[in-house]
Amino acid sequence: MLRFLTAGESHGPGLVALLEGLPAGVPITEAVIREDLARRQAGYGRGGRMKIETDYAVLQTGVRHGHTMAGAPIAMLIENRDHTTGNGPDGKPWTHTMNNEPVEDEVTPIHRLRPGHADTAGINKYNTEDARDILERSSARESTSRVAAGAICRAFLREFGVEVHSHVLNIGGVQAARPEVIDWAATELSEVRCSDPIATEAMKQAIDDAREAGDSLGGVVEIVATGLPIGLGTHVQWDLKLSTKLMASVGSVNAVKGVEFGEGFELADLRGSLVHDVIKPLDEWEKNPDGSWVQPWPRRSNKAGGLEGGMTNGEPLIIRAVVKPIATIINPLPSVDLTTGDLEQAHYERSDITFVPTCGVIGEAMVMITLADAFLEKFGGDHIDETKRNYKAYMATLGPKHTSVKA
Ligand code: EPS
Repeated sequence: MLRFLTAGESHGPGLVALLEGLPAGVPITEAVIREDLARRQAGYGRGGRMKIETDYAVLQTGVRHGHTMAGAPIAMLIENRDHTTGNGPDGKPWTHTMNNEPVEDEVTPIHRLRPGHADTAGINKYNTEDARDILERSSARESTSRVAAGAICRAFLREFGVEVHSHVLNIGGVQAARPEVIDWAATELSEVRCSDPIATEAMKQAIDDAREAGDSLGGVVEIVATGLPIGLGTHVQWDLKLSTKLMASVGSVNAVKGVEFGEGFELADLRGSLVHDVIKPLDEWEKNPDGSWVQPWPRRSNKAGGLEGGMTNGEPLIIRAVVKPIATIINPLPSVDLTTGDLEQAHYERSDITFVPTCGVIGEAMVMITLADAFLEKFGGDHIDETKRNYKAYMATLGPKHTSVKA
């Protein structure tokens, strides 16, 4: 079982990611993790904070000479540069505002609750009079740790030919065309991580307009995983289904309000005969040069998004997430003071206009962590070579049950 935890506050000294359960021998370097961390920081519509940070995960434990070590948990530390270089409320340094020792000079508490943020439930639940106690941890800054752990899982999944990408389909109502085949390299070059160049420009304009209006924007991201074997996950128990786990992990990303697989909510309007993905007969299956199947049981379509009965079916996994607009708005909504209950404007602190492009990268990380766990559940292994042997042996069993027609 893969276990994963994060720790850290947005303006504290740093963020922590802890990942345990990968087999030994997975190739990993800080430079590889940095690639995903840089992707997370990019995106048109991000605020001033991203100019301050250059997120870099220092591997503290669990990796030796470029490979995961036998059984050792992997701990990573990512510095918050803003903590030591920037100033918080009242112009005081963050080292003061976020000091873990008692401070003599009082820090002005945040009393004006932001609708849409964790502030209101949090101050009640945790009995605090300073919403900073809530917002520091609920900040999307935490997603940095997720992406660092996800990058390690990407390295593991690549050993099995699994690739995970994401792209933006909608920002603020600007809808991108979704081509059948997505040019992932071109998508990475789009400032909003969108594969449609016309929509990219319209999305940037929408972001500029929202900034001008002092507002924020949400949207839709899609995450696609290819190269997955048939049979990850299980149908036997509600909490063990891969669909359950993916919904939970993608749904846990800050600001996500909905998750769908494949054609998702659009399937509601169609008859079954138009929905289910017809299986190709054996004479249409393709073989690799070594005689193995490229993909056993291939389909004519992929409306299910690669999942049936809580298991992968061998088609690409397609997951979409709806991201609500950021709750911190330049022109704040009316709100209420947490001490008096009086009408006030919500608190505003430097923020992004949108972080939809970033959400795709975070979603990838959550999908990769979940898929790596599903791989280990299915194939086990204490060293990557053992996991690979088990994987290969399983793949050789797939195909029509009459052995004479197996690859
Ligand atoms: C965030 C507010 C902004 C964002 C932050 C999420 O931070 P700050 O308050 O320091 O300007 O930039 O996201 C990140 C720091 C990040 O690394 O993604 C919020 O309120 O959730």
